[in-house]
Amino acid sequence: MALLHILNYPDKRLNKVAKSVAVVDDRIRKLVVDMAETMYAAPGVGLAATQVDVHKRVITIDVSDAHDDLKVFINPEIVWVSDEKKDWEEGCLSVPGIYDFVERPDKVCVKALNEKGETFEIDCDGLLAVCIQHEMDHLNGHVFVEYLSPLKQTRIRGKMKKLEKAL
Ligand code: K1U
Ligand code: ZN
Repeated sequence: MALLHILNYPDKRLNKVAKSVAVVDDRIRKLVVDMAETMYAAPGVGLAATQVDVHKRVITIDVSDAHDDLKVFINPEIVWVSDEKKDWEEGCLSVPGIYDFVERPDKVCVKALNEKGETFEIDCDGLLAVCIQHEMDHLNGHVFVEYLSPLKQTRIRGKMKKLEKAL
């Protein structure tokens, strides 16, 4: 197991579009283990491979209180979204200390491969629905602050510059 370095916004590598996983092999399974360890340690409820500078379509999520319900999504695809939308306060491990509201579909159905390479479908609502959409944005090179006003984005970039200097 290994803790991976999480890229900070506005690092350009966060804007790369991740490639599909051709075969779910031991290298991908090792990536999943390391991503899960990194996500739990952060702590966070989700992590996309893009955030650890690996540009493959892999996501880990655990929204359980006991941190005992790890969900792995490889090559995730949204197959259905609800018409109803909801505002949810989001955070991001790549934008530490910044939380703001984003409107997204309230419910989604996602198809993906698990770490055994088997296809599954899952109906998501609540935080799981928000988190899977947030993580799929990462795989497509997008960070949640892009949904915020230009003024807020400028302020966040300023805060991140200060944070980088302090490190
Ligand atoms: O993608 C990420 O950076 C992870 C992000 C996921 C997320 C959270 C909330 C709404 C949308 C997406 C996080 O995990 S931020 C940290 C966080 O939410 C949290 C941290 C500790 C305990 C509980 C939640
Ligand atoms: Zn994020």
